[in-house]
Amino acid sequence: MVSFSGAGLSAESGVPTFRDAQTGGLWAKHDPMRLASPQGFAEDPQLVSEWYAHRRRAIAEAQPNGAHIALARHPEMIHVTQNVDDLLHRAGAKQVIQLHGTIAADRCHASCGYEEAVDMTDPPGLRHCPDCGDQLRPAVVWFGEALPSSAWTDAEQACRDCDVLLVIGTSAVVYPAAGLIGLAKSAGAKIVIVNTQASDASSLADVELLGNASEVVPALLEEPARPR
Ligand code: BV8
Ligand code: ZN
Repeated sequence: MVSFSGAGLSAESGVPTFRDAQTGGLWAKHDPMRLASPQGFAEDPQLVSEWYAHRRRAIAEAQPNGAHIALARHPEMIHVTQNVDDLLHRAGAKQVIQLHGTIAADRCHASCGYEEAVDMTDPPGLRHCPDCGDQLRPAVVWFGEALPSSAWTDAEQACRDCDVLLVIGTSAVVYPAAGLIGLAKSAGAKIVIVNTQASDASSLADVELLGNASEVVPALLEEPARPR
């Protein structure tokens, strides 16, 4: 079994998803599609830097929920995630593939290869790459940027090989990530969806379980109590 997750996996931990990051006061007037793009960063690097600092502090405050913990209890499972938070890692998950990078680090915008972890409780502001002098930016994949090739290759392989793809908390609208669900299906996997509502992946589901991830995922994955 392989898990494929989106922002709904972390929603109950209080990590704002793209949409509710907008309803949450201060940032409501900004478009996340613009902020999470090279164009947005070029236009106003300070604003983008403040948006990530806000999200980093929120993630530092958040705790892994029951779904992260249940997934982490299966070290044999590969966890493909669109999420940039570190909650699966903090829950102890071993095999995590982050298709859209990580908010827990900054990297060189000129792709010289420089990358450094950031203190999410006290996030840094704008600064320059010590190796090449270009700007540092969050080590996430912005809209219009290519996904990390090694993560993509590993995720494709995992989704091709799995018997069951457990799709958790994603609206399945962002590509090429969402394409992995169809790829798993065409390779013969059963598709089990956990979401609070229908999504673009619903038509591919063999089983669709509507409910909160922190309740449904543990119920699905916990070993049934052995009959005495
Ligand atoms: C690329 C990191 C090419 C940044 C993110 C037109 C048509 C089709 C595609 C495109 C198009 N125009 C452009 C594109 C491509 C574009 C794309 O797909 N756009 C979409 C929006 C149309 N994709 C890209 O740009 C990708 N790159 O294509 O590059 C290329 C190739 C070669 C060389 C150069 C370039 C890059 C995409 C990555 C973008 N980065 N994140 C950051 O976070 O700061 S994506 C970001 O938004 C998240 O990672 C997430 O994946 C996505 C959606 O966010 P959310 O809405 O918050 O989350 P989600 O969708 O998962 O929805 C939440 C779900 O959870 C819901 O279903 C809800 O019901 C459910 N839920 C809520 N609570 C719970 C729950 N479920 C269970 N329990 C609960 N409690
Ligand atoms: Zn550099």
